[in-house]
Amino acid sequence: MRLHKPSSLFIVLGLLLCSAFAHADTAAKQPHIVILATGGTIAGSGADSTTTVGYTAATVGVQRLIDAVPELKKVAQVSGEQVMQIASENMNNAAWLELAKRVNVLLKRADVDGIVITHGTDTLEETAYFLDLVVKSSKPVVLVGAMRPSTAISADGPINLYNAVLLAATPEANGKGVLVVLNDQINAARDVSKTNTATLDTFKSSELGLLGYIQGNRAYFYRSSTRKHTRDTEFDIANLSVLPQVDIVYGYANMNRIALDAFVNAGAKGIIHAGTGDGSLATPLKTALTEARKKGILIVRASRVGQGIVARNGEADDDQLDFVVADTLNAQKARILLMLALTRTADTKEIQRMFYTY
Ligand code: DAS
Repeated sequence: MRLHKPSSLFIVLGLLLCSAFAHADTAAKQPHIVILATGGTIAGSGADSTTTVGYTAATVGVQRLIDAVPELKKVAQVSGEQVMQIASENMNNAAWLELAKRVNVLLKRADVDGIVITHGTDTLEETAYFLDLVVKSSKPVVLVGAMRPSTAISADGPINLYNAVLLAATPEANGKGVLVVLNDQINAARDVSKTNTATLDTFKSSELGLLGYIQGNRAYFYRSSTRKHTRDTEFDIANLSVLPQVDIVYGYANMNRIALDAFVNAGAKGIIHAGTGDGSLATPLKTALTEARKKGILIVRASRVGQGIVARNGEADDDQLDFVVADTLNAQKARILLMLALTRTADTKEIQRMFYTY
């Protein structure tokens, strides 16, 4: 029986099939990371390549963000969802609840190994901390943004997105809480803040420090948070459609009670006082906050300073006034924790425990 020399067509088909199986096998082995897009500069576009401020945020869709970084395929099998398309100064409680519920549904799926959330930088630290307190999983959740629009020279979005997906696909990122990646640095949701209006290295955890770096296609961790988060949280938003109104009053020289009274009259259930120094209370504010507390409004003493502990019974007699102190949380993050605390209790001793726990 003469064996026919296989035609070149069969050889090519055979090679293609082998390559397809190899690719399928690789894809099957790679973690599946879902990218949830919310808008921001990372999805922004500017008039020309030198426009790094004064551009339009939230214009580029999630698939275009993914297609702009073909290298993502080297580290993960990626799928995308456009959850919203907003500049993050417009982020709000309803959007947080929608996003958090979607995250928890996706992370329950066995075929989802992690989530990356593309987000504007203005409120990125707040969304990250909110998720840190309500995500019910140990799988990685990584928030990422950019300080330059996708159209700018040396745009930072593509490398930040690549680093975020790489981190979400890294087993060591499991159980670390919600993470924030920009500028090759890994920060914890609880401690990170935007510290510069425009520079690429704006996200810092200052005195409490970053968790690690992304370098040479690898994530390196050197620390982890000592506070509870994600899988250990006591907060549950699954059945919540609204969050209690909590507002922030900023302290400064020549302070008055006008803003506080307006928030109280508008029905606030909690007030964060971002005081001078160690959460100091100017006399008019101490009077007004005491009156508000007597109406059942929860009062948290925070600081405008940005670093350090607001100590209980330091600048005010918190025991006597029945106030809570924010520990090292800045005012915008204290607001988030107080909102969630008020979904469970109005007891100040219990709420103070939560501020020392998360
Ligand atoms: N407006 C800013 C925001 O969406 C742009 C950005 O820095 O992402 O947060």
